[in-house]
Amino acid sequence: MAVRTIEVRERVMARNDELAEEVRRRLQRAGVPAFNLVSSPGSGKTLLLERTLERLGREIAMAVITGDVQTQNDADRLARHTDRLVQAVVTHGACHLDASQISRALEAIDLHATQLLFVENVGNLVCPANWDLGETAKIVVFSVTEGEDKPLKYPAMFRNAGYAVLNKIDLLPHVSFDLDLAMANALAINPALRFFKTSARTGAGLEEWIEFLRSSARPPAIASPSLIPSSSPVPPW
Ligand SMILES: Nc1nc2c(ncn2[C@@H]2O[C@H](COP(=O)(O)OP(=O)(O)OP(=O)(O)O)[C@@H](O)[C@H]2O)c(=O)[nH]1
Ligand SMILES: [Mg+2]
Repeated sequence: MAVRTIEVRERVMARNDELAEEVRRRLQRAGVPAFNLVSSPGSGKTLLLERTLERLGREIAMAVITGDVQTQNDADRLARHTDRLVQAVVTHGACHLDASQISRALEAIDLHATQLLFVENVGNLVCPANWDLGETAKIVVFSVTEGEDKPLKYPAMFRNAGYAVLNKIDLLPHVSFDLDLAMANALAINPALRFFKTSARTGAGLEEWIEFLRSSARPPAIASPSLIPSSSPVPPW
């Protein structure tokens, strides 16, 4: 019985990986980078995305898919900051998003009119670590109230992430949290991690985050020559 359970799980993971590859190819064809935000519950993923939409929403066409075990609260919060559709996925108990949910959510997103895609995963530092969604990179959000040892206790999440956002730095004067030790612990698991230090609450440190997103986003589509009015100035090339 136990052996059979493992086989089923492996098959489910293998199917997920196939679907994730399809999602990845679809995003690559459209040239749209996708960032999968993962963290323990309450680290600040949604508030960081709210700030991001506020600051970059007029400049860069961003789409968001949010995953929650129950409620579409996060999607509602984010929808207040953008005219674009925010795709809510309610997992009804599952502790992570999977690639089939992303694939379905993408049906409602016009990728040709999108320069950057965010996925806010279910708040959980364990389950989402090994589920490939076809993203360009996982970004682990890690707040200063969680303890410096979290990268050591939950290594898969930090190993599989390309970036780490150390959030809630406004609380540093009030909590005992050694930022250097937390970063050293994360680097011991994944020496290639790139860090951002932010307060989604006060806005501190957001410039570097925003600049990173600006440089990652697909450039805006260039209008086809037939759409350029004949009165337009002749380009210099
Ligand atoms: N002081 C402070 N509070 C923050 C910061 N970022 C988020 N919060 C607060 O932390 C709480 C959780 O923030 P959310 O953005 O909902 O966190 P989340 O990671 O999206 O949570 P889940 O989706 O439930 O996993 C809220 O009360 C936020 O206002 C921050 O940088 N500083
Ligand atoms: Mg959230």
